[in-house]
Amino acid sequence: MKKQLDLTLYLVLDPLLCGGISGMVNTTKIAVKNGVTAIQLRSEKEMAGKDWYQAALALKEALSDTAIPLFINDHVDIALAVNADGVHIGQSDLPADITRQLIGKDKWLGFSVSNRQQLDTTPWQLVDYIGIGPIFPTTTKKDATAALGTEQLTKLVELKQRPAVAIGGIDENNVTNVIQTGIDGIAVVSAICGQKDIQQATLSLINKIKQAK
Ligand code: TZP
Ligand code: MG
Repeated sequence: MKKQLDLTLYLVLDPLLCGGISGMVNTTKIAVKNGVTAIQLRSEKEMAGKDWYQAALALKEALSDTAIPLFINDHVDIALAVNADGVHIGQSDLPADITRQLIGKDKWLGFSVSNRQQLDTTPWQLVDYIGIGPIFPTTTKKDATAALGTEQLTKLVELKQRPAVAIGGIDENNVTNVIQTGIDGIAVVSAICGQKDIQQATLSLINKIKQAK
């Protein structure tokens, strides 16, 4: 059964920031109990296929008796290998039509957009949601383009044809402004991954999202 797509609070796990596989599994379990609605495995650093596979398998297992979908960043083969719920691709990855052919209709497909031109050329009929960012400066993604800010984000939100999640430098101090643009949800790495108190970090974000909606 296809898990529901809810972008309200989307946690992107990076093994380096999240303490490897055990740190990611631990973070996932706490975050999911406290309101995270989607999980993605992403690695900023090159990672061997076998490490991708082991990490993805561990997260799939951690989410097995929950309603929370697991997305794999870039790697269609890993998503298929562990039967993840979806794949997230960017502008330089495997094209969306090929990705869709490989994953079929039963997996979600997310697509990254960083500016107006990319939004205008988004293959809407192929993708289930878009990620828009970076909204603010971030050190998590080394090749991130210039921060959009919330004014630009508001314009892109008006033009989108699928649900969208905002990403990049979002934390408990700016989440309210981001949600007020009308976006469906936010995606974070460092605002949860590597935080001393994962439960408190998650609750703080989810409460602010609920208040702002
Ligand atoms: N795409 C755009 S910004 C970003 C990604 C994957 C990194 C977001 O990380 P953080 O720590 O939430 O700023
Ligand atoms: Mg990518």
